[in-house]
Amino acid sequence: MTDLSQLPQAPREPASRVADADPLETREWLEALDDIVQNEGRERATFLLKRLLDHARQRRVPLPSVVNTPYRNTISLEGQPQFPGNAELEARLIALVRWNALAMVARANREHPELGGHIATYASIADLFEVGFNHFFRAGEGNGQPNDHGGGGGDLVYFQPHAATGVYARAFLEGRLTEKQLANYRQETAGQGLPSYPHPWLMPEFWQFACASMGLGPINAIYQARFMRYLENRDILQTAGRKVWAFVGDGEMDEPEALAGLAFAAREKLDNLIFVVNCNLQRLDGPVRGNGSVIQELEGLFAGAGWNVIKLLWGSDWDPLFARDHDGVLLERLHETVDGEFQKYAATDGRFNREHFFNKYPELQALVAHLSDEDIDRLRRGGHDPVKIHAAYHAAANHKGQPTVILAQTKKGYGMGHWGQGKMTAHSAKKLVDEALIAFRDRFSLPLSDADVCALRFYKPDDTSAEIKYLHARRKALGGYLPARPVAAPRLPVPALANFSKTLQGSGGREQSTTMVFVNLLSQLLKDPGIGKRIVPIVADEARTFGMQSLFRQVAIYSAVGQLYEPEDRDELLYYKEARDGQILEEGITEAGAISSWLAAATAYSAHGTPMLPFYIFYSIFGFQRVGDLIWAAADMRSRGFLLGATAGRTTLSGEGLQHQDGSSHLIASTIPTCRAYDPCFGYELAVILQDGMRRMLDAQEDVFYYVTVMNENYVHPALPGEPSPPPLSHANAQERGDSSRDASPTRQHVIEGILRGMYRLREAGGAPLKGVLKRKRREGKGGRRETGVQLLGSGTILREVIAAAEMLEQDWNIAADVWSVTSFTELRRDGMAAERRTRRHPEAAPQTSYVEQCLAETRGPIIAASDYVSAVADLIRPYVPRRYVTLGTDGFGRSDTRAALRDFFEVSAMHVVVAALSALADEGSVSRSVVSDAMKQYGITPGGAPAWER
Ligand SMILES: Cc1ncc(C[n+]2csc(CCOP(=O)(O)OP(=O)(O)O)c2C)c(N)n1
Repeated sequence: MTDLSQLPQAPREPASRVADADPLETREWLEALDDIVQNEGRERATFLLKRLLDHARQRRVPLPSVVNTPYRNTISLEGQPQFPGNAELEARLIALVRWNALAMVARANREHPELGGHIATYASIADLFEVGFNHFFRAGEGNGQPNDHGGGGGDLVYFQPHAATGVYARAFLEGRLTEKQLANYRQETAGQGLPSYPHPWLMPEFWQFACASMGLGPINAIYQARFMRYLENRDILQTAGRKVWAFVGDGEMDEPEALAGLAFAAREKLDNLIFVVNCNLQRLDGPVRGNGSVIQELEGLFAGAGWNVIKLLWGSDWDPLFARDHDGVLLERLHETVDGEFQKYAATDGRFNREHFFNKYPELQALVAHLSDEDIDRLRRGGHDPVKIHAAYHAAANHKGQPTVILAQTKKGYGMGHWGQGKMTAHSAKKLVDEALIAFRDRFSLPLSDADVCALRFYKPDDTSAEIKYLHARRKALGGYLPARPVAAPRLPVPALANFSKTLQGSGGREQSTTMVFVNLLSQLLKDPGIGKRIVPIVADEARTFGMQSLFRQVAIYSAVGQLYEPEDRDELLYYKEARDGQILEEGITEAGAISSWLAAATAYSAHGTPMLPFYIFYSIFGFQRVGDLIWAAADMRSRGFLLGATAGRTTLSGEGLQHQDGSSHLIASTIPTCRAYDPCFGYELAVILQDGMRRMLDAQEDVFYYVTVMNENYVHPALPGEPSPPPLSHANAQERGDSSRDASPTRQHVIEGILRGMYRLREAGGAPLKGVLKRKRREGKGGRRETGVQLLGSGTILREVIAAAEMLEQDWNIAADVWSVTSFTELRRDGMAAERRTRRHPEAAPQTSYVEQCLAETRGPIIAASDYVSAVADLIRPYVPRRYVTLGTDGFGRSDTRAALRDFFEVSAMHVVVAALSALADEGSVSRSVVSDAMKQYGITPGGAPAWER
């Protein structure tokens, strides 16, 4: 057995036993302070201490850290409010929830050991959840139930994901989940099952937030709380009185995202936010801080960031011990005990605890002399005592001006006896032997027979029982049941496509980037009477990069305190304006924070019953690659909104080099089922995509979100084919009203459909060149066979290389080339997969053809595709391309150079498209191989050299 006295000292507060050179003098100082507190009050004492500290600093006296407090409860016994609940009934209810949660996991794993699950996490957090359910978590309109609490809407609770079992078990007692659902825990595919973790995609009417990926819950909760303030300050929704509760693991607090928003939350004075850190001192493999103290460390971090910290460490039965701890020996012993030891004490019995913890000092031994070993065994940690939990929650809920964190000390696997409690392997325990189950039954006085226990029967008392009546009464008093997620939100009127006619008519010979087109569209949308107010522009310190500074003045940057300074550029027309009702969320350099804001806005339709339309624009490389997991979580949570990957593509952000050049975001985007990803080249394509996206998300209420890449390359944008030229002045009013009678042209409709489905023919072979689209000198034709043809596919800015390639093929080599604008390889693939599956599953019916095949079947020649992304993006549609298919992409590391040089380097420039087309034609014998060599010579392309992905 470990000799605990040999273990290293914990880095807690210096022990009170540090040698005191002059105890009499010390006592005088302390008594003087007591006098002040008693006669002049605490505020005066604080003032004096502050002056004393300032003075000491001036005299260069080394000061102790002030962010840590002693290892005991922050709330004193005197400061503790009366517990308002029926302690006995609540204890019975908690025991039932504990049992059903445990039985769910154990039952699933008895039948199918591969299913997995967790018992120990919920066992540690059960009391923390239950006190919330019985006394604090308010439900309301935002959670699908009417609310009579005045604040409007309910609280938002981020449950610790691995404790989801307890939330299911409670919902079972509430009659909101059936026994069959519990029995199908982690067995979802046949229906009526329950997902492993909180998941709005899989349980859309139940779970509000997906947070199984550690660290995302805490950061999301912070930005959610701030978003509620934003809604309030912009006069969109009353959120006063509502709280955001985030239940977080102590191990989880090591995730960078969990810590990322702490200072921000304090700066924003989010007193609507409460973190409860379940400090069971263990994570999956072992202790969180075996050789130290996670609670003291977290206290320092949170307090340093500006939070109100409440330590909830010891249960009520410790109060008399602390009261008699006059010489501080108990506190000293707690301070010198490291978390690894506390874990050991959790895993052992009262006798062991007495021997190794209390008997270390004679004074301490005497302090517990009146307690039996069983009494010592029953000494509870703060997070297991509803009275103390209630006191902490009460203080947190009423605290003003700061967010609060409650550091609740618990035991992992609480109540699982020596089969689980405090065990190193507790996290993964999912089966218990009968003896352990019976011990659990006895420990929590469950009204179950041995046979019921061994059969892992779920238990729900009769609806007329005192417990169930109490449970419903408590929830009724708090406004309804939680968690609950409303599935429908009010529809918003989306402007018709005709409203964007200015964009649809092209740039009129002016060179523009798609980013500029986007900013113009956004600026227009912000003025829209129907949805303008609902738009949430979000940036992470790149607004100027994207030419959005005009919006600073137009709609202002949100700031809870307005603008406390005169901005340096106040004399300028477009000055840096901050306002309490500002619309732009300027998040600074935190992509994780910005996407969390986006997520809060993108789910406001369900969390608040208030649809919002966020547009988060960012360097595309810092999207899916940097915060991909948060985007995945946003999809889980049925987000609706736009992500704009700007300066997108590997070659458009030429000079910035490797770590800014994105060649993969579209590939990652294609893996997210609800993400509609588009890579448009022309302004009209962008307008069509945005308008249809708004229609689908705000009007049709589809749970999809959009990823649209926009570039910083300037070029001329043609008009939407079939779009009439600008109407005479007298028609302008009709246009502004969104009159869609002008949408009738069949070509126009055909192109719009193609843009949305993923591709359309932009130019037929031999067709007129797209004037001004690419400035390239015409060459003399070499004379070839015009009946030979190819199909060229291009997306994003590389479409312009493809257009140029088509012209070169025709003029230089006499090869006919059709040009297809591919706006979305992802959408094309989805359509292809669906067609293939339909055919497979309906063997008797006529085979379905994919849209790609429909487009290309009647054409001739090999098919060449090029994009500014890795070739795997264009390869997404390979199974549906009916003939020889060659894909060109920007595989490899990026680097700094001019766009033209980069496109040659990655072999996606017009010349490389021409050579690829000729080579494919040579393969099928349509041209001779010497033509390919001639072309290479003509364009200066050498055969040697390593490919870009090896350089
Ligand atoms: C990002 C991420 N990494 C790893 C995991 C796997 N995981 C699930 S629970 C867990 C341990 C959690 O420990 P802690 O946060 O202390 O919670 P406890 O279960 O101890 O209450 C780990 C590593 C995960 N879910 N998410």
